[in-house]
Amino acid sequence: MNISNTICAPATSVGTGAISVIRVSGPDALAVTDRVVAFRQGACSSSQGYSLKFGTVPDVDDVLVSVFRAPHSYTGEDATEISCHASPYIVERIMELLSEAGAVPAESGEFTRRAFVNGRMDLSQAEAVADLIASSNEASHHVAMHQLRGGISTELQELRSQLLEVTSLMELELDFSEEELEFADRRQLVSLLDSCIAHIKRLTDSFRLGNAIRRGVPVAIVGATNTGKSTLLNALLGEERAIVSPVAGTTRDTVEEVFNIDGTDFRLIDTAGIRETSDEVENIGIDRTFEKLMLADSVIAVFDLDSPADRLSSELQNVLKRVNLRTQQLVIVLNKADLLEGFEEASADFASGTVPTSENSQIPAELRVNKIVTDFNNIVSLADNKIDVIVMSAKSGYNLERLYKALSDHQKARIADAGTATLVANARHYNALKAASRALSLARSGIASRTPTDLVSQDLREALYHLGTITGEITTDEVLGNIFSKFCIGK
Ligand SMILES: Nc1nc2c(ncn2[C@@H]2O[C@H](COP(=O)(O)OP(=O)(O)OP(=O)(O)O)[C@@H](O)[C@H]2O)c(=O)[nH]1
Ligand SMILES: [Mg+2]
Repeated sequence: MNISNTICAPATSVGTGAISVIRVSGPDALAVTDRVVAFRQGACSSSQGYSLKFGTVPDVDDVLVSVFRAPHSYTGEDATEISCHASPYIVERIMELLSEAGAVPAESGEFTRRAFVNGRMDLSQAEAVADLIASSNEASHHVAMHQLRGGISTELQELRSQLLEVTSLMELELDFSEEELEFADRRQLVSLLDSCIAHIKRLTDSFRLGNAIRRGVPVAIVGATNTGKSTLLNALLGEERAIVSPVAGTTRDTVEEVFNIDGTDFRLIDTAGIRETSDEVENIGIDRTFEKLMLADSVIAVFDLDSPADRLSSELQNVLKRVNLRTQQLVIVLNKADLLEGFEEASADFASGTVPTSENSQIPAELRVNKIVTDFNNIVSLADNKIDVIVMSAKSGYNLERLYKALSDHQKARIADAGTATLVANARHYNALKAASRALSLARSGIASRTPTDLVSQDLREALYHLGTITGEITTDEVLGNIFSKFCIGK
């Protein structure tokens, strides 16, 4: 990428709002702006940084121009921001005039790329800029802000200095022969490496939550065929997104939709119903169900209250076997409550959505559901009493609110638990941390098993390399191209 030229681009989306901003940055930014805008009081080139100037683009618009002088600008270069009226015509015309005056249209993310190249921010901070723009709720905003302010960078600095300590200890030892190497030194090295590995693990463990916040919490709806999973997805979304039919095996591939509860984004995944079948396509779908179940943060397991109790309890065991209650939330939905005799009266009596739980053993006697719910609660309380059991009707929407609340409460609690800790929310960072950790584990076992020091040093260098790719100390044009091409133009 050439950074010796001057670039320009609209920084606001055209056509909405009253004002548009056009950015100009590069060595000739001030002169180029002066060629396009007539100022009453002195040109940009003779103005100080951080000044605001009124001017006219002849026959086009009256504008306000903010002047920035290198290195005190977003890109670190001389720059201006031209605020004009938000007419697509005006913006296009000013862009044309800027091009005629010597600026070239910026590529996606080029302003931020220049900020990185000019040392205004490291790569993880540059990536945070894109996340900040995309953030749609308090949690994703918080994660992006933390990273932008150097959250990840600080963690990496700590890790690097610990690793440099290891390397310098090792280099000291290179001066000695193998036999002279003190046992105590090895122990110290191993324990230093252990603490680095633990530090990285803390960061990689946070990815599950970080990624959920950034991309939406993955919620898998699973269960036997025909239990009403697709009906439930549609009810949660409030639209007919998935095909519903009385035929078992209707959903054969996963269906995914994002929806929002109370400011939190969820990625809802409807899956193929689990059953024994010889249908090849359906079996592929069922394999995919298990995959989605494993990757989900919350699992909604749907059961048909209208099916025999022994079948229900074997289906429940099947689900409990596959959910990891330490890392995943499980919500059990006992669906089709509307089919039960006495539902109308009971649902009126229990309009508050009272569901029999261990604390609340008051069970509507009219419902056949009693026995099933009690059975479920017994099994569930053995496993983990944090599992929610909700009697529902996906068809009528009965108790849908409780399901929303269960999902949203769980997510809020996770965020509260994480507190102010740094969360890794970017897959590139996660993969680099994993690679660094693998190299450190090799170094650790090398030291423990008295492998020659130069081989161990090589593993350490590799770990440092991977950490360096996160902040961009080590990078390639290809990596940068990849990252910045996903930005919008003008950022
Ligand atoms: N009465 C009643 N019927 C329901 C309810 N939920 C779903 N159904 C019916 O159950 C049948 C199956 O519903 P689906 O939503 O297609 O079930 P599914 O679990 O997605 O089925 P597969 O994709 O085949 O695994 C349909 O006829 C739905 O109308 C409910 O709460 N009450
Ligand atoms: Mg379905």
